[in-house]
Amino acid sequence: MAINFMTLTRHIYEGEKKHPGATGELSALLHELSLAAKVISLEVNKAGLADIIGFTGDNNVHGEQVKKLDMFSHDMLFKAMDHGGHLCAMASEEEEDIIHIPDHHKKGKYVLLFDPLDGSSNIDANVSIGTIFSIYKRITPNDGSPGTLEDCLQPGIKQVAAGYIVYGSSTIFVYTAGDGVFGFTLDPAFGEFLLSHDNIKIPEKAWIYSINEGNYKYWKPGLKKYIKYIQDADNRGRRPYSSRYIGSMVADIHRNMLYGGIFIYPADIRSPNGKLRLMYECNPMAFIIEQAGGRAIDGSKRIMEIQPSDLHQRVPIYIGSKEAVDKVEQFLKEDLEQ
Ligand code: P6P
Repeated sequence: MAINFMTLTRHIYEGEKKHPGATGELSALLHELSLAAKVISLEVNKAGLADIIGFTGDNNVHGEQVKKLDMFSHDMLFKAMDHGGHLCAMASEEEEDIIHIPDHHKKGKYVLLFDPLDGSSNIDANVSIGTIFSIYKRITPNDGSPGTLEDCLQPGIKQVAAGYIVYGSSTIFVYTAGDGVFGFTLDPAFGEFLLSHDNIKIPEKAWIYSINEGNYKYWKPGLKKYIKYIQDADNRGRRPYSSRYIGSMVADIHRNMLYGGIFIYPADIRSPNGKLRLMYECNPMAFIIEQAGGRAIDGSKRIMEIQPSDLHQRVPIYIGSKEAVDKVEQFLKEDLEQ
């Protein structure tokens, strides 16, 4: 049910008024992102159409087969964002290097990093998937010059805004600009995102854990002990956690943020840095979860304090309800001390 019929556009611009020095550029950026989200949502919800579902036959920079919707979403975001004059550079999971703003377009003071369609292996199964974005202010001079890799490789604590769009039973646009987390549900009848989740706070206690248990034998001992601990109700005087794993980070974390839970993609003996990407998956989700009162660590330190070294670097991630992240951190620490 829409709350006070507050649209995303109005919420963004009202948020801008809280920042006297705001120029409106960030507001315009977020609004342009919401337009791209509507177009991607339209295509994602046409699932089953032969002309858009399936593989392009190409591989992306990570050697992963690229689904047409991946590239459509990537192209849609680029086309929506390249001419607004607010960005000096972009970066995408689908491109090896940073993406320059075309010469004939004005360069602005922000950079945008995004995963255009996360969870794409689920597309053909009609499982929820999502777009994730992260926005920083450039650190090189804001003189109209092209942005650089340095502008894109900033620690997550420097993000000015972050968000995701989850394409599921409905399309929800969730964002933070540092003053809380807000969710907007797309009303397809008239194409507006309406405020449906006002100032989201993640329950401090978790009831759900999300991890790919198929990798159990590769996990470190501390993680194995933690998972056994949360599966044993006697340890905590209440029912064991429920296991919920969609295999789509955005959908898993969105559900856990609303219900209380922890999402884990750990380092293991096969993947020493885990699987998920720091710059356009873990950092934006960490910003959102921290703004909602939760925590996000790589096993020992805050995700958002990691100094990036590569646009596509992977990090382990333990993210969700504070109580749960505190507890897994303790098990991992004890493991290291043995
Ligand atoms: P696994 C989807 O491909 C993704 O990048 C995330 O959205 C998801 O959480 C993870 O990978 C699932 O990975 O190895 O469990 O299939």
